[in-house]
Amino acid sequence: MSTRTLAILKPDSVAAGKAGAILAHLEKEGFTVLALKRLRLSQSQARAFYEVHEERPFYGSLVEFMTSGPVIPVALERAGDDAVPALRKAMGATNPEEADAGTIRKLYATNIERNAIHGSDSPENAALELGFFFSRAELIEA
Ligand code: FUP
Repeated sequence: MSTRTLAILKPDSVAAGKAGAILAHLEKEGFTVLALKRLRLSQSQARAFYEVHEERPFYGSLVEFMTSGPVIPVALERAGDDAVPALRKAMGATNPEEADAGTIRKLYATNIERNAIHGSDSPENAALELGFFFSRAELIEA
């Protein structure tokens, strides 16, 4: 069996030309890129995506950052039952200063906000977030 999760290459890593390096890193970690697209989030899309953080002090700044340039949502698949935790491990801690050596955020993030990549934090959220960016037809294995 295999499982799926959603990553977003954030405006900082896309603008820095690190999208290819991060995708290569994910492939080395055993992920297959099932689908991807490049788009600029609108204010209302970014606000909706981060709705759970609405009451947090960093919400406004986070929405501003996530709409500041193009992002690349990526639907990822991995053999086994642990795509979600495997992506979180490959990403490293939210704050790159606390991220383990060799993780994507340690390698490519600038700070806790400009932290290169998003990854779903549970299988339930992975399903919701995959559906936020990709249609069912786009997620059918070619
Ligand atoms: P993560 O799941 O690791 O992306 O982290 P969270 O869900 O806790 O936070 C979502 C995003 O909010 C982070 F990627 C960056 C931003 N954030 C801040 O800007 N400041 C903070 O103190 C915490 C999170």
